[in-house]
Amino acid sequence: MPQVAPHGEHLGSALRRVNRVTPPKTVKSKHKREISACAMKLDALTKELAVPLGKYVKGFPAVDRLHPFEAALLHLTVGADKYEALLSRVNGVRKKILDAGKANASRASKCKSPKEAGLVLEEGLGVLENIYKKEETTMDKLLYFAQQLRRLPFVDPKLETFVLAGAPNVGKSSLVVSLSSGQPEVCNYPFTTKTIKMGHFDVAGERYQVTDTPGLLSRSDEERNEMEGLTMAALEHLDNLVVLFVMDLTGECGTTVKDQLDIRREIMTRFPEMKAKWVDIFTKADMFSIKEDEGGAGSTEWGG
Ligand SMILES: Nc1nc2c(ncn2[C@@H]2O[C@H](COP(=O)(O)OP(=O)(O)OP(=O)(O)O)[C@@H](O)[C@H]2O)c(=O)[nH]1
Ligand SMILES: [Mg+2]
Repeated sequence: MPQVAPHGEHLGSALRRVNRVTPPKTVKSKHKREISACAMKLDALTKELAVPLGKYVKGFPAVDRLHPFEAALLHLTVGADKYEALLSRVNGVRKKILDAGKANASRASKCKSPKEAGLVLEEGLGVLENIYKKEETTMDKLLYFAQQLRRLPFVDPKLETFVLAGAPNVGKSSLVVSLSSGQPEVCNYPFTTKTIKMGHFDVAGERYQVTDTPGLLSRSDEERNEMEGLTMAALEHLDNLVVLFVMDLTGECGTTVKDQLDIRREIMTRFPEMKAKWVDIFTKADMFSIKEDEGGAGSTEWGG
């Protein structure tokens, strides 16, 4: 993923470099040297502006080259259509700069006098600057998209992935913290986890991925928020999955046990192939205390 220079910084540094262009010493005639310096300056600004744009267009991954999970995340975070449209706009700006820059550099090199070439230089630099200046919003968006894409989890499709799923606030992140290298935030409110992040753990020399997910509520896809969409994308598109379905039976998490069971049933029905690799986990057992003197095993009360 290429580093995107902020719009103003890029233009500023490009213009400073143009000022440093010196006329070629090999050309003996002072007159011709000055004319050729004008053309060189136009070439320099063209390159300074267009080359990084070309690197962005090539360096940002094409949607059809992404893993389906990454494509789904891209769609949910920045919108795949918007992403493709933006890259195509950046490419359009690059071409516009190349065309205008080349045309003006060629005009400058054909001038009969340094004064005439100077005027073409001034005009040409102005044209290039204007094309780029108008694209401040485009470049700001590109910078934002780059930041978003960098935050997407790196998924190794060859590794088995343990996905922690369940209602919000049931203790998924707490488990990820104790089981793996992942360091998600743990808080006593729903939707603390807002993104998908990968952690790793090793058992007997084998490496595994583990991912925390945002909580799911018992509701239809239309009603679900973007964070729940990320969890569904992980379940739908990651290969080689083991589902660790986390439930809080204390009723403290904010989702009733019935709703948690409904979510569990929904995932199992939607992804029946996952039944074979499914582990139910019950958290917050420490809040459960068994009163042996009042009915023995099976008689329970919620502890504090
Ligand atoms: N008593 C007790 N509290 C726990 C246990 N596991 C988690 N908690 C608490 O439950 C709250 C929620 O924990 P998280 O790990 O953030 O839950 P989550 O499922 O990741 O929540 P979201 O990211 O919002 O979906 C926090 O206050 C944790 O400290 C447990 O085993 N016992
Ligand atoms: Mg969490």
